[in-house]
Amino acid sequence: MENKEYKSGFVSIVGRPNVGKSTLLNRILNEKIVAVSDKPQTTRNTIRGIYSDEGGQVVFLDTPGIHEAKTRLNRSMVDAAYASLSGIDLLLLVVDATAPREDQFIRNVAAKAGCPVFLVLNKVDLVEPRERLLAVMAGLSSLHRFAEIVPISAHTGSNVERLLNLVRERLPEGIAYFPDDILTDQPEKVVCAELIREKVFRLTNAEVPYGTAVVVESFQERPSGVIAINATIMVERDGQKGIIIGKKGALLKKIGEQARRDIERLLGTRVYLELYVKVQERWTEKTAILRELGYE
Ligand SMILES: Nc1nc2c(ncn2[C@@H]2O[C@H](COP(=O)(O)OP(=O)(O)OP(=O)(O)O)[C@@H](O)[C@H]2O)c(=O)[nH]1
Ligand SMILES: [Mg+2]
Repeated sequence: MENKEYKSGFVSIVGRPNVGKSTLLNRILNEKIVAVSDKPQTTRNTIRGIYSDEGGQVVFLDTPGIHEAKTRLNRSMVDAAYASLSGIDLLLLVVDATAPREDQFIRNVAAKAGCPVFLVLNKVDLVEPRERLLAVMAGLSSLHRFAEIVPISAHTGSNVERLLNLVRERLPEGIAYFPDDILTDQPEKVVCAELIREKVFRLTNAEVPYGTAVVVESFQERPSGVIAINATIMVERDGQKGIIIGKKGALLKKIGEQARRDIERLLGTRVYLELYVKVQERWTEKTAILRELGYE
């Protein structure tokens, strides 16, 4: 019997904010491990998502969207995205197919990668008619010698399996870098904090999500099997604290309920989640706090 070679490697997912990088990672892993929202700059640090099967292992790096950074936190985010371009086997440069006019950006990022680049045109479910998509693909194809140009919808899952197959074909023969039964190398505590932060991003507006971070303070399995989690939502100002708590605690309750549901699905067990809100002035500019949060 022929033994097919085991392939493995590191694949970065890079692009502008809000193009659907994290949605793509969750879709590939078939599980929500990273935060997704309709607001730009949802992802704050590079998170590894690990896809394993008998044929090999792909270690995906979901990165923050590259943008004009102003605060210290945002600079760290963009630095993290650029840092993810080295030491990888393949780059997935993700572009929003509904707004693909960023020639210089695409050229620059593709040129910085020392590896083959796939141009991934996401959100094709929003592009009609098909001729328009073909025209967009043709327009972008001259920007770099892309190894592949792959139109997908991370949202519906359309063509994502084909993308995954193309990725795996490109990887070298190698070893498993991680155990084959884990989806990420992030501790469960950190994944849970991200799922809570995602709810803050989804349920608040204006500057509030950007001044928010979440820390899981304790994570304990009780004899009954229930996991008890205490987490603190950190904000920069009193006003933001009031907004997050909401009228008679209504918004904090909603954040907690939605986060608990996601965490229960991920952990496959019942969860008891308690949330606190704490003001920590100007934390987005403080190195020590950024380090503690894993953002620097
Ligand atoms: N219609 C449609 N929406 C999508 C698709 N992929 C992602 N989205 C939406 O686009 C928004 C941004 O998705 P994210 O996955 O958070 O984008 P991101 O690139 O990770 O963003 P940052 O982390 O901020 O850089 C969300 O509202 C998603 O639901 C898609 O294929 N089609
Ligand atoms: Mg993201």
